[in-house]
Amino acid sequence: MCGSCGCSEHDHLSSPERTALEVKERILSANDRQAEVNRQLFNRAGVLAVNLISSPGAGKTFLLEKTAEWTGGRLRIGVIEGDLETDTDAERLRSVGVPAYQITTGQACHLDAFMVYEGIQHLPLEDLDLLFIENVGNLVCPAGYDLGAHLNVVLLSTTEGEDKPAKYPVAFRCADMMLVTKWDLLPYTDFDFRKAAALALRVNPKLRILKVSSKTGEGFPEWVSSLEEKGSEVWRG
Ligand SMILES: Nc1nc2c(ncn2[C@@H]2O[C@H](COP(=O)(O)OP(=O)(O)OP(=O)(O)O)[C@@H](O)[C@H]2O)c(=O)[nH]1
Ligand SMILES: [Mg+2]
Repeated sequence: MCGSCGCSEHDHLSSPERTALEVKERILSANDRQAEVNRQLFNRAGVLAVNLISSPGAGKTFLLEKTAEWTGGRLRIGVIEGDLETDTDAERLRSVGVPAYQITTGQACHLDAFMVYEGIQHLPLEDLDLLFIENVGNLVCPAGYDLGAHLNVVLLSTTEGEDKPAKYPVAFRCADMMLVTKWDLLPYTDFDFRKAAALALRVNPKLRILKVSSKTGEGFPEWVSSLEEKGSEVWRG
């Protein structure tokens, strides 16, 4: 839990707590200004930026490895990775030929627009079509920070239960798309897709929902075409 994301907010604030809240509001508005700078950089470079949010282990990095495979030769992908510790995920991507920069956030449970700006400096933005930002595994705090991405994608895996959109609504409200990941594991779980979709759509009626398996490739044609569809708005300048 980090100090800046408001994890510890309460209804009845003491004076020091109120000061902390004011500081948080200032941080958020500075973040929004930086997010706008990032967005302009992405637009100028003609790069579609996609922010991935999920709970830990829902399959973000595997999705990126497979997306690189499915788009290989057609779309040039780069990745900014966010984790509290280790550069394991960036290393996984670099090992399959994807330029990746790891941000280790230490105590912070989300990426912010400043961290993404730092990541941009380490990637060949002008040579990319798609920039993925793999946020820190957390369904709560990352949703509060605009990073300047064109597309916010939330992942919900079949192994974590269909109730998550109701329990963590903000991540689903902020998203443009929900990927139901690990679809190949559905027969081994009690995951109720119809219920998950209904809960998610109640929170966000515009949410586009896709079922994907990075293991089998199911759903990847739809996932890749939705990236291309959104990308075409950015790529034509
Ligand atoms: N069967 C199956 N396993 C998957 C799938 N996607 C991910 N996994 C497995 O789930 C585990 C976590 O996957 P990651 O891609 O590392 O998850 P992540 O969201 O990047 O995790 P963090 O970065 O730690 O938050 C790994 O053991 C993956 O092999 C899938 O589609 N099917
Ligand atoms: Mg990961």
